[in-house]
Amino acid sequence: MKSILDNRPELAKQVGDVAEVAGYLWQKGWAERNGGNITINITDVVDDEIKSLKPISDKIAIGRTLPNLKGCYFFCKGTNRRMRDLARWPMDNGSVIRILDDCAHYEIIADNPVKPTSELVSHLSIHDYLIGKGSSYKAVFHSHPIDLIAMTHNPAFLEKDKLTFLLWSMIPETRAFCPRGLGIIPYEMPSSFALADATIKELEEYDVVMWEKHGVVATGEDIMEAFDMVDTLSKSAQIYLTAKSMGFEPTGTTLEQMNELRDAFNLPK
Ligand code: 2HA
Ligand code: ZN
Repeated sequence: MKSILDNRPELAKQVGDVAEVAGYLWQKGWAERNGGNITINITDVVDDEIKSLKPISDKIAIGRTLPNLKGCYFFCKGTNRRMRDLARWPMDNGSVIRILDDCAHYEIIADNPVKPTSELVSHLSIHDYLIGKGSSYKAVFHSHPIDLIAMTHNPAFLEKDKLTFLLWSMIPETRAFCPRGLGIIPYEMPSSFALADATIKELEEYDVVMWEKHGVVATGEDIMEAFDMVDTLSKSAQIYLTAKSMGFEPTGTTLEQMNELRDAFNLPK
């Protein structure tokens, strides 16, 4: 069957990376049923032939106007589709969409009329925000990591930067590779505008944010980088809970040791 990926190695690589990460999310137990979603901004690798492709859907309302998305193209996981299926058959469980010139509607252009994720308004609002601030980040994903979600059920961990410092202190890698830490958003209805807006606010300070009692959202240059940050944070959460289940409170590295690392690696904060 013909695919938009045919003879387009750059686009095929990006969709292949999404499929690879979708497989990791499933294997890690972070993507039950249709849980989680991924969108990537592929505008940079879209050629004139793609730009002239006829839509294969009606025009669909985004729900809000996002002026920075004019002329943008995204690959999106489909709503109600399984992450484990996206891993094996990305073009049957996701689609390429084009944002229309009114910046309030989109249409699906390839390969199949798979309607994008239920969290599309959050994802597109994040992409709009990233473009607006001149960021080179192209990937956004949302997932349900068990350990990190469990931690948000403890009110003590919802305090600003409490989890960031705790997770940083579990292993130096987390301080080094998730240098902006973890933002926390109080519970909001999934798929809501309120959730989208709260997420954007936190992204001013963080690359990764937790939706209380729901999941994580991460942004990055590409999908691998975004995944690696959440994987690293989850590793820290695992170390914390392993120590706790052995019956003791882990001591963690000191603030001085974390700051030493920050200076040695030239990290922000
Ligand atoms: O896509 O995870 O938050 C399913 C979800 C919604
Ligand atoms: Zn979710």
